[in-house]
Amino acid sequence: MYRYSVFQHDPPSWPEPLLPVRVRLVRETGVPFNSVLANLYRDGSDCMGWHSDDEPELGAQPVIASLSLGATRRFVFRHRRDPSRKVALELPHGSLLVMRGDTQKDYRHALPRTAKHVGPRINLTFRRILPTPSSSDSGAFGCRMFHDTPPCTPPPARR
Ligand SMILES: O=C(O)CCC(=O)C(=O)O
Ligand SMILES: [Mn+2]
Repeated sequence: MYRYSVFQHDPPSWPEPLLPVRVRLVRETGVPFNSVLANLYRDGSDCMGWHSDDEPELGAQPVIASLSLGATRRFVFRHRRDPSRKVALELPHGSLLVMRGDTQKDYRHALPRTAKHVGPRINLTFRRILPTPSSSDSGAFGCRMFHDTPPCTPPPARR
């Protein structure tokens, strides 16, 4: 069970088209991903603010596999203690960004708004939520649409 946006609900099961994607990512990374979040960016005004994917249930050094579909968007990292350390990447259709090690501990990341005319983009971030005695390991699918969130805010905390 996790809280997402203003709703608390049982996570829906995995959409069928994502199952082979998960199988391939597990094979290629060796990480048994059990959760995915889908973000839809309708155009360049939809964006995501600075954050780290460092929720406790992801563990100390989470591996996050981020698959981009649709419009190319710029993705930026900034070091938490030394903001002059920045990295910017263009994430085209079909690209896979794998964040691992201390990336979430040391860096924040964001997907800035752009004035360019860009089409829709879907981003899928595959994560591994560590099993606890009270949660099953059946996996979760979450979905974020930006029309009901303030612009460029970090993603809402999951519980
Ligand atoms: O859309 C992206 O590339 C980033 C998404 C992201 O950082 C997240 O869902 O935590
Ligand atoms: Mn993130």
